[in-house]
Amino acid sequence: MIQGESERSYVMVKPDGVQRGLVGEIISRFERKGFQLIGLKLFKTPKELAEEHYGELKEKPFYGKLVAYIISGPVVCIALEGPGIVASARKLIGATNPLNAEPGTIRGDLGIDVGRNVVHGSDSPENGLRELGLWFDDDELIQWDQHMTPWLK
Ligand code: 3AN
Repeated sequence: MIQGESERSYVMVKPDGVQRGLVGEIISRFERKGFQLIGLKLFKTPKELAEEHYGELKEKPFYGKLVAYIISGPVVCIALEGPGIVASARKLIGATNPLNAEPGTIRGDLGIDVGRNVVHGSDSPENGLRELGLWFDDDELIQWDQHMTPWLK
């Protein structure tokens, strides 16, 4: 029996992660943990979408560079569902600066640069829903029950 209320999170392999061939590795960590995939696509980000996604950081000195980086190459958009997924995904991802991220986390194992930190994960359940709405159309999110669907008959 899985405990807790289900949440949704928007996780994204950023352009550096795609360029470095880390897509499978990153998706695999969430799959192995047990979270359910409900959406997945390779995507070239329009500038307006990157600006909206990072709207809260508009006043930061690195905002322009951040937007330029996110649109510099394809990203992989990942929609995940599961109980407590938002906080748990943040733990799997690790601290914003990969140099401070614990070994065993994605950023701790795979990055060294705060401006190229491989992966994004929503920071609250509210932002999870907001970001999924920005990056996915409704019909791109698949409702299915991983635990009830027999995969071998
Ligand atoms: P997180 O992605 O861990 O939630 P935020 O929301 O503070 O961290 O930052 C969003 C993104 O902005 C980060 N993933 C990173 O790409 C970029 N960023 C954050 N701090 C810096 C910084 N000092 N210099 C360059 N880029 C940064």
